[in-house]
Amino acid sequence: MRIMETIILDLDTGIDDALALAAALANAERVSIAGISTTFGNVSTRTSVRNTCALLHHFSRHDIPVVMGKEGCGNNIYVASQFQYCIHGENGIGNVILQSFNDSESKDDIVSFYNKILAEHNGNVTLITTGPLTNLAFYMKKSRSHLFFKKIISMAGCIKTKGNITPYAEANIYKDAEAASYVFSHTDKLTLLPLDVTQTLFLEKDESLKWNDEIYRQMTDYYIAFHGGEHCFIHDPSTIAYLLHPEYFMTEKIKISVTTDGEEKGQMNISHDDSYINAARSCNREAVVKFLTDSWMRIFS
Ligand SMILES: [Ca+2]
Repeated sequence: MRIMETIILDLDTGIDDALALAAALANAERVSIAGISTTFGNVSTRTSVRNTCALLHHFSRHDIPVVMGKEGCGNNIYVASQFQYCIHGENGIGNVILQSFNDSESKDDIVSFYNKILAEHNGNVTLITTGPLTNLAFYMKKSRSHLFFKKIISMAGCIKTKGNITPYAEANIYKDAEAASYVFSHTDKLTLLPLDVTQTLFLEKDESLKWNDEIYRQMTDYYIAFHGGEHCFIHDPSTIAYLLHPEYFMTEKIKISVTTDGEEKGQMNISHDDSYINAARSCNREAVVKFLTDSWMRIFS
């Protein structure tokens, strides 16, 4: 019998986060989403709450609680840049208008939200992050619970590949380099899916054109247009592929320190001594893309 994976998603809900959510929901017989926390990056944390609740409404999944996470680094409230608007649209979901709905919003703070879910499942919970690691670092510093996530899977970083926000840094690391630095040196539960892997994974426009879900087709069209019109990267959804099919990925244990300021802010410096982060270095591209496109075809048909 296959094991049911209980997960919390930590999303900065732009278009590829929305595609990751759909991939998780499409595999409901193997994945149970216990909750979603929201962060900033593609959009502000507040917009991420709105988009996440609206998408859950779209799927009639008001049973999944959504919590508002940290709104920026320290006391600074993050505001999405013009560049982010170009990638994900002004509302983060390709300017597609979705009915807003906030019945799913939890009034908990992030620490109580995670602790409650961890206690309900006796720690048997995987955290999946597709934005900056701010909420996780905050939780690790503040929680007094003896329970912790069984696994953490994060789309973040670049190892040999050039960054996507500066030549040195991938956006999720850059936007809270201190959080990434803290997480990388305080847990051995984390598997990282860096740009080196996610930039080898493409969703072709021909594939998304087959979907019957108008909302997702329009959203994905917007994202594909930004990427040049033929296909888009599958960054965030790769986390769901790793959750259910880790055998499709080749990983290596490494130690990562993060440059936290200056021109090279967000750069990951890799060594192999005391290595405890599991980083994907390559994957079976065909198998990963097939798993995800089959998942989307199921949920969008
Ligand atoms: Ca994201």
